[in-house]
Amino acid sequence: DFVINLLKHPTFLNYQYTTKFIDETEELFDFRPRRDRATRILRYIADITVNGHPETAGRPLPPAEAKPPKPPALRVETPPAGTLQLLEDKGAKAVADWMKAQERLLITDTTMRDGHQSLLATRMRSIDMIKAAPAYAANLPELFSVECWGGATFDVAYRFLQECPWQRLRDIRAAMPNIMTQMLLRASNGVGYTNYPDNVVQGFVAQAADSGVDIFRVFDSLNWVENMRVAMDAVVETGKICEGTICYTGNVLDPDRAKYDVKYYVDMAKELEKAGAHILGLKDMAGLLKPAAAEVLIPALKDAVDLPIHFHTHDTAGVASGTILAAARAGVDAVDCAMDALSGNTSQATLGTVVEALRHTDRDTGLDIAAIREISDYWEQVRTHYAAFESGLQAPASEVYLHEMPGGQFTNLKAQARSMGLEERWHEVAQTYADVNQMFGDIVKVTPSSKVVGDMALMMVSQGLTRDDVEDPGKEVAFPDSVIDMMRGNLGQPPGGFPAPIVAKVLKGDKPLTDRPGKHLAPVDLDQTRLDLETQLDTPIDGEDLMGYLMYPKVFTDYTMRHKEYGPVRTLPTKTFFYGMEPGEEIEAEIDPGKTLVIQLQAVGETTDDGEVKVFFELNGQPRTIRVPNRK
Ligand code: BTN
Ligand code: 3PY
Ligand code: ZN
Repeated sequence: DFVINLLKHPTFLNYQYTTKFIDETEELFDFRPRRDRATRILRYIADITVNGHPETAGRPLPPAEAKPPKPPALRVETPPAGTLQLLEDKGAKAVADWMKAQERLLITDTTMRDGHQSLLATRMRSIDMIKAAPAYAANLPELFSVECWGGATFDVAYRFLQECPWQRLRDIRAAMPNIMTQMLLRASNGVGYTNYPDNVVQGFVAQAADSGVDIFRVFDSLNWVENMRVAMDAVVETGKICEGTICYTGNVLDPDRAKYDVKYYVDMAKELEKAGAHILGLKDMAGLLKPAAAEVLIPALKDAVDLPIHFHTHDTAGVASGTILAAARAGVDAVDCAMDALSGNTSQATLGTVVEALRHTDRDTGLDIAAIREISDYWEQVRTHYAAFESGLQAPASEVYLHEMPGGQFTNLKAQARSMGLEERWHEVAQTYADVNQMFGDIVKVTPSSKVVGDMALMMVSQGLTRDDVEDPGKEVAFPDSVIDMMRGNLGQPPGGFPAPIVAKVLKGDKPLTDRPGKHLAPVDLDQTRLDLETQLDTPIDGEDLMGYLMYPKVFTDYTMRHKEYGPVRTLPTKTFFYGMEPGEEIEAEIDPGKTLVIQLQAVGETTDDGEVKVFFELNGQPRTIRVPNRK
């Protein structure tokens, strides 16, 4: 190893060494990194080739002819200035003023976050996004923003994709230097499912701003503004854009759902404006806002606050673009769409369709439809590689008005129901989800409160319990932990609190919290935690890693251990990552800018008596043999 390090060292190759070179060049003695990264990647490919990837086992395969996706040609060499330059030159308030002064309807592209979160179980890999980013920058510089971070993507990147979500963010930012990036932040729940100490929320926001987030869409899963302030203040402090967000539920036109009437939303909008929001987000996570309701709600919000309004919805019922057009007529400033190939159903409305529908109207978006089609074609190719994660949902459905499940939860819950053998009883699950909502006092259902309602509904259906059974004080019920946690007040308070009888039954008489959960959580000693983690994992931990660990301790440490074993597998093509390679196949992996491995799989040997398989590769033209256990 020493000889290889020496012979390949640039200083040595350039004949610039002196006799002291060996003594002065410590890295020559560092045998692991360079040699090992390639070996580790080969070990990963060998393992997946022999044993398959646990996540795709038994799932539909991509079409045999699926090729590596090719991003569109760039129309200009240097990306023109975009919204990011406005933010950097003039600041967050100037962006908000500019939005209001616009006649165009501004568009956020959600493909890289909510689009695949809602259609492909959040499984899209960074490499497929990073390759698209230059085309966004060059060909669609008039986009308002690109939502590409936060929500479930953070956890899934570490947990299932074996990659660092922070690096994704930095890479997208670098490849798209003119359009604002946007993230979804669950306020005090960060990008997790539970309240974090205030200093963790603050540290996370500061790090995200530093690593490349420009717009923070901040929401609370019970619409409790009190529990949003720590996150909102932290965003404002960074100089980035704070989109204080209302989650929409119910139906403002329905007199029987008076809890969530226009006044409720107007009051919340005013609170968010006072709390320092630059933009008012209206987040219709389930796709419940109907066109006629938008015509009432949007003008009411515009009247109530002086903020631009950014509307987000889902196409679960098939009416999202209709609602967006109604909202546009009613004066909304910006809306979310997904690129055509990753739109529709539980995802966002179809971007190209909205652009075309508004062409030659006073809300013309000004976006280039040919550029949109080209980028969508790219996403169409990308999508074929994720066949294993398609939900199989065939059509939009008005049933969403019954259950009110968020688009990001719908297919997940369905898969969970399937794994519990409840697939045939899906409509019962949907009805029970609605019953649980009523039993909990008709609450906002969005991560994490939506998960609590889902856990309860699945438990009831699998155990054959009705709402009456659960509410019967005489009947013993084993509640899911998430339900107990929420009734304790650990996710905060819904308007009017949770119904007292259900709280009493779940907590068996214990007193719940009624103030902010973060008030009861001691600050984390960040420096000490970092030092301890460095010792535990025997690896340097930077600010990004620390925040990953604080959000998801076990997920992060597991990721780090696997990273040591398999190296930078995020650089592999998606097909290789999920399915390994075929004999004779050749791929490339750029493990560092400009450092590309050319990998050819020659052959897979027989399984030996000790249960190992030899896998024969050529790496940059040199033969390499890797042994992996046959675990099949
Ligand atoms: C996961 O789904 O657990 C993360 C992906 C990495 C798992 C690696 S892939 C090669 C090896 N085989 C397995 O079954 N697990 C590891
Ligand atoms: C998330 O929090 O991940 C969501 O998408 C909520 O809608
Ligand atoms: Zn959404």
